[in-house]
Amino acid sequence: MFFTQTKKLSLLLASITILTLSGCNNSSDKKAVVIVPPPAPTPIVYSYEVTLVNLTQGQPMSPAAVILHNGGQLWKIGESASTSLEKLAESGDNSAVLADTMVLAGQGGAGILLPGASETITLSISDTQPMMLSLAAMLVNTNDAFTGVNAMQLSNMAMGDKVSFTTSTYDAGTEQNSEMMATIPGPAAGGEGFNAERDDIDKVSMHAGIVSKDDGLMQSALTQAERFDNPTLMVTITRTK
Ligand SMILES: [Ca+2]
Ligand SMILES: [Ca+2]
Repeated sequence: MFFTQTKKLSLLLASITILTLSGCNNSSDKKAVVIVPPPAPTPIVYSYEVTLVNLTQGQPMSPAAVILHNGGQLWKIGESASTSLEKLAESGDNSAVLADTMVLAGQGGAGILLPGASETITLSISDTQPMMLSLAAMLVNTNDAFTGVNAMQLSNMAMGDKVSFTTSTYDAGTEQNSEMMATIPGPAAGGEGFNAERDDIDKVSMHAGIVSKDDGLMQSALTQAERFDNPTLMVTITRTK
């Protein structure tokens, strides 16, 4: 009987000892803290239909460059145009803009967009977040006028949303607005396109409009039909995915 009680007491003491040891907070018992990063966002497909309508009376537009990007801007008012934009605004060549390093997805227009004509361009991208949309097209019966959209945020557009607006016209500031036949590539003149020389103010600005020979600029290859005092392009963007 005594032996049994002693044995029970020994077992009880041993248990307390083990419990005490397991409750110790010495350094050898610390466990490494593992930080589990949050799961990476899963990319989804975003798709946008961009419909362009040329609102002008006599300004065909060059094939637009339409791009999706996360940073950067195609132009900044008051700052020098990039060479890519200079090429687009002087010659209508959209290839350099589409190849810009900030472009995550890009699509060019199918061809010249005539006055009154419309075109729908579709852009898709698989990404973890909606991004920005920019586009640019030259008014080809000018020296270096272009219209477009600059870094429009798409994050507020839910699936099926549609937004429509008109755009202003800008002067790339990279070619003097002489309106001379030799300097305008469009059908009204058939002159030179891109020239690396910058004989204008070398700053992007709102375009002051053309003068034309109808308003007394006798060297001008342009008439009142090529004026663009109003918005030049209607843009409708629809998120389809
Ligand atoms: Ca100019
Ligand atoms: Ca130039």
